[in-house]
Amino acid sequence: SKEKLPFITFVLGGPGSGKGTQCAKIVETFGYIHLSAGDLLRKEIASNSENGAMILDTIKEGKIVPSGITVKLIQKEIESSDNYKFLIDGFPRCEENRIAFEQIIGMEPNNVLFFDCPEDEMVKRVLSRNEGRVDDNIDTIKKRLKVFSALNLPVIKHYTEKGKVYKVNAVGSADEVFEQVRPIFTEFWM
Ligand code: UP5
Ligand code: MG
Repeated sequence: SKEKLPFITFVLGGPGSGKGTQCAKIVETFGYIHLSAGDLLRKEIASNSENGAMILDTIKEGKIVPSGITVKLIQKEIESSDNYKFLIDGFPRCEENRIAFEQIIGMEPNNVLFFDCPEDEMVKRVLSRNEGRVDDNIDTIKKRLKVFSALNLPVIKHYTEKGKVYKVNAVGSADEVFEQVRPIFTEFWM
């Protein structure tokens, strides 16, 4: 059984805002487990699971995979970990995701990190990534940006009203951005 309740930070921001890059730095500095919802879904596709084809189609369209699938993948990772500090990157993407998480996991996040980035900068970063992601093309990026504004910003608004959001300016080098992130995490552990 677990000795400590989970301490959960949701890491949000548009496509290419630097969530994954900053999570790697937080892991190095503060000893968290990094759970990227997108990476968990891409692993499902690669493992030929029963939902793989549907998940692939959804990601190609920049749409949101049904909450039950994503929450179960996250839950499995939390329950099988010895650590208790988690960064959940790129989730929840809509109010329905958020409500499903809070019901199934039975808790709200302790806090939320929001990487605020202009759209032109996000497009530039995603297009120059070159890792062969099926959604890193201009058509899908435009769809991802629309879904982000319409469905993810309301989640950020919800948690802002609860006083849980730490907003970070995502422009600048990865190291410069991390110098805004570091004091936030230092504060959590003081
Ligand atoms: N880079 C990073 N920081 C930089 C900086 N400060 N200056 C210059 N360059 C910087 O960074 C993107 C690129 O920019 C990289 O090349 C990096 O080196 C460079 P990254 O850290 O990867 O940004 P990130 O915000 O993680 O971008 P990502 O593309 O992963 O964000 P998305 O939110 O679009 O992708 P995700 O993998 O979370 O989701 C993909 C799809 O999966 C979704 O569109 C959706 O279809 C599906 N999905 C769900 O359905 N449900 C979920 O819960 C999660 C995903
Ligand atoms: Mg990412």
